[in-house]
Amino acid sequence: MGSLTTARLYGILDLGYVRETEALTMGRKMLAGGVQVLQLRAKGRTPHEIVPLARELAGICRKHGVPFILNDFPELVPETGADGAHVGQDDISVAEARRLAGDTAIIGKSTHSLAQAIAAQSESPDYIGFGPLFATPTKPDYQPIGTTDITTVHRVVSLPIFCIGGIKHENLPAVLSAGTERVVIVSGILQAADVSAYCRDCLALLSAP
Ligand code: TZP
Ligand code: MG
Repeated sequence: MGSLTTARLYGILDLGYVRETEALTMGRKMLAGGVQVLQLRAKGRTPHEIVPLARELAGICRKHGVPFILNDFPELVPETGADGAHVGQDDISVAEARRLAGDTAIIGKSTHSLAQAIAAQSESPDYIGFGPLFATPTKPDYQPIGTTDITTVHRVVSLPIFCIGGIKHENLPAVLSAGTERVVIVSGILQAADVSAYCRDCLALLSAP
């Protein structure tokens, strides 16, 4: 399996943007484009609805050597074959998520400020999300935090940090200049005319020396 510590492009398959019937096709396009972590985000769906899709995505991701993460639902990690789960600030703790998901599961945690990122470090997640940097319809109720704390968060938090929120191919150079090493992109990828090419183009920017 690819490693989180080298991953730079994390794609989220958010069923707010993709019809369930198109989800596998979309997942395949994202993987063909080279996403290095794939998350299924299925807000408002029941475990019953999520499990069959998650199992299929887990299988496809495994073939590509890409970690597959469930948003929420750490308890579904063992039965779906996912590699881990992602929890938010209002969800259960990282320790509890790991207990449910299994010892070897990858557990990620959302943070929405420098203070939350520092606090998250003491929970020892495998990575954190940091954002939203910019206003985004994918997470509409959150105050954007901008790019000013990116350098500091990388200095004081020694975990893989994935910046998230309103990041697109067109603003990626600016986000990288602000000190970002890794990003999560949702709508930019899912609404691209050519999803795989979009991922490849983002990766090219992320991998540039
Ligand atoms: N957490 C913080 S911002 C965000 C999440 C899940 C959504 C990011 O989506 P997009 O479409 O890339 O702005
Ligand atoms: Mg959550």
